[in-house]
Amino acid sequence: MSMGFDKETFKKSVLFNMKNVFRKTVDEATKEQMYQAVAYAVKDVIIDEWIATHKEYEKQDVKTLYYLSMEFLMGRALGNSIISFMAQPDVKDVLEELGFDLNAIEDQEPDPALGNGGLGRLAACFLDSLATLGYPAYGCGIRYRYGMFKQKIENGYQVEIPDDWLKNGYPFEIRRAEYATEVKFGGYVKVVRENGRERFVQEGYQSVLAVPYDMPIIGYGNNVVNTLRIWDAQAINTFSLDSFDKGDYQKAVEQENLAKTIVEVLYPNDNHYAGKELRLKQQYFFISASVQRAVKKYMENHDDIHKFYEKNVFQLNDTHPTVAVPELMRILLDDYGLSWEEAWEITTRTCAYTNHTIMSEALEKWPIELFSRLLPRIYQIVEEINRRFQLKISQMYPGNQDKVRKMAIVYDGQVRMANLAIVGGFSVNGVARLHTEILKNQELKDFYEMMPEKFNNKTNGITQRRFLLHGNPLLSEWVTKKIGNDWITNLPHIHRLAVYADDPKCQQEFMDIKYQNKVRLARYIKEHNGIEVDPRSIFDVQVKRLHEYKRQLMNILHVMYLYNQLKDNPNLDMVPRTFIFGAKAAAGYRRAKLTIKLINSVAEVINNDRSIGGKIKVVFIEDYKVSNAEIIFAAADVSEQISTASKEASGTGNMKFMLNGALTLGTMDGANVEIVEEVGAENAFIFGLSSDEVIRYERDGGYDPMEIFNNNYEIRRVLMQLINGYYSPQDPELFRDIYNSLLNTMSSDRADTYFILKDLPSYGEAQKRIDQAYRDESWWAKAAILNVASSGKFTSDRTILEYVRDIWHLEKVNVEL
Ligand code: F58
Repeated sequence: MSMGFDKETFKKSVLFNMKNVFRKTVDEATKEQMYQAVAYAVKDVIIDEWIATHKEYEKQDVKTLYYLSMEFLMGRALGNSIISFMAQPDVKDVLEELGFDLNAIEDQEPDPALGNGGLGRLAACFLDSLATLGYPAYGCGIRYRYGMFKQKIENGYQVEIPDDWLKNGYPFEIRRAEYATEVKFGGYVKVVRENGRERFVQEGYQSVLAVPYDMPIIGYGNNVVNTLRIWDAQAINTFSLDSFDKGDYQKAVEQENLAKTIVEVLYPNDNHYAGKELRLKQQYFFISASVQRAVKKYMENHDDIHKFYEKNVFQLNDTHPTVAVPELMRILLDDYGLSWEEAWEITTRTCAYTNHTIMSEALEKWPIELFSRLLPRIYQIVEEINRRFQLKISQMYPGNQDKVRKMAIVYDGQVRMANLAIVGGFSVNGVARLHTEILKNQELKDFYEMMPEKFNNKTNGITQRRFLLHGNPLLSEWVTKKIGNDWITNLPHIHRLAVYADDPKCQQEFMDIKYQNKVRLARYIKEHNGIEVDPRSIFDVQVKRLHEYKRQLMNILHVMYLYNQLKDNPNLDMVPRTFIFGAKAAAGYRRAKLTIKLINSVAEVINNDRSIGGKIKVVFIEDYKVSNAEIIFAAADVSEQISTASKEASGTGNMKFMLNGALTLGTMDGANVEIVEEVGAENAFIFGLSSDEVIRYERDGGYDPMEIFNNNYEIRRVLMQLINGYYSPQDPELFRDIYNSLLNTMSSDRADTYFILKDLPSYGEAQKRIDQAYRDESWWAKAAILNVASSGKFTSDRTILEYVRDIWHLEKVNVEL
């Protein structure tokens, strides 16, 4: 047992909190109240470590990482916290003594869903690893009033329900009013002369008060508790009759509204940029507050601002936090009176940028008009950064206007945030080897040629503490029994499992565990979706955000094809398969939402067709989120990672499946490439175009899907079923847009932008190989165990160590109690 945990004290603390918070004894308490009381008791356990950690940081005057991110997709805290101070069996006992079941109590916690998908979840895994490795770090983000919407499926359609995660209060957070910070918007910049120097002051602005809430990030078994700091907005002076009298009434109301709207909601777009003014306000809001606070904190115990970068590093999680560059410049220039050169030196040695996508529709570009109106001083600084950078381009490439056109930060009436992030920092990294290569050789080629020293790769990772230790207790105990428990903080050690891969008894044990996890998922599906599935069938799973490039459509088209085969021949020899989907579509993404409807319509027909003897089932799991993800990964046999090659920067779900012993069915895209390298191509099912092929087709204007339609009867039959009412008898036109997207012509986009029809035959072949392979249970068990054993590289601990070594240069801290 580590940390200040003691079973009896803990029990008393639960009883005490129950009484103090709810005025109740345990026997009268609801499960929700019990969850709250337990959560407060957990906070009691870690609070001394939390304080001690920050004391130690101060004492050692450590360099601190600020991980700046619009999103932190944390998932539930309770179970994970208990695991981190290694007290799970004791807490379970205590709750049983009090008449409650720990799992049921954990289920009471809302998933804090302050993120969309991969990018937000990566930030959460990184915080877990940073604390576990003992590195001084803050996550800085926004305390959205409403997180990622909850998804309901009604009549096969996605319906979005607001995620009111704070409605019962959130026991783990602490409001830190003493660090409240003013953030200014709009107005104009006035130049004042002060002893021979120009000073710039913003006037006529509106402002909001940023108020931080801190959440503990508990390291595994090491007494370290770091902080996730998320900012809430408050009106600076709630309006009063006073201001009414002064005629400031209008402004007071506006400021009140600004505060209310700014943190109201997380934008639910994944890999798509929607240039909304409020979004830019959100960005500047949390960045200005975080950067101001970081500078203030530094100056509390240092006297030379010039050395700021020696003790602070800002990692920009994609371009959304890029206003940190001009904001730090502003503070250094305007508040500390530094020269441009001094300020630029400090800023560019502090900031580093991570790119998460090459999808052009995700690139952030703000119209100058909007940007300069909202952030007048920041815009001036951006213009000056741009002016100097363009000068540098012309010096390096005299007369080369093309270079200016491609690399300028302000161009064609827009501020290009990626260019600003690259120029304003010392590091640019991609998130998987292939992705970084594509950045260097295609998307960011000109920047790479100009400043190759900035570019580096950091292949993503995931935390095994949540996605194996917490999410899959059966497998996790089995692994520990075989090889000891140091995989928990040293995942590469899991390779010691490889020697058991050939052992028939171990294979049997492994398959039994997989089966029990499938039973657990089947129970969840029955309870939440009312569908009966057979845990003896192959669980073939695709869970991730819904996006055309991720090709959920290819998956369901293949299901339609299989169903046709079965209808032709009900005795078709195939291993029963359950196709499981889970995905949220961005609320405004029509084609993605229609794909959800298609999946559900296909499910409706197939699941109710008794003639196929239950050989195929299709399930769409409602409201895919971190908490049910843990259950889903544990139960998967097949992991669908089928993005169009070159489009998925990394993927991280692919790693979670592998860790839980699912076999990858995938393209050579993102981190799949490295997964296959680790486990061996013979233990995965790879298909489809390579990224080079895709890029070549794109350069040459695409390919002709009509040729496939003309020559492949089975594909033609499936496509016709999209427009002949086979799956939508009431409305045969329903899926025409999907049909058109693949073949036509009538729309302005290239037909089949994501090469679905092109890859469908080889995808079908790979699926056939899976059907054959699964019949050899011993082969399958061996391959699955080897997947677990080969997952060591994909821990976020490794990723963080690489960031520390190459970019952040932090020192490990020991916290003794
Ligand atoms: C994801 N990006 C990548 N963006 O798609 C995925 O390949 C990668 O593994 C992951 O990042 C982590 O590196 C992603 O999730 C977003 O959700 C943005 C949210 C804000 C708007 C733009 C997209």
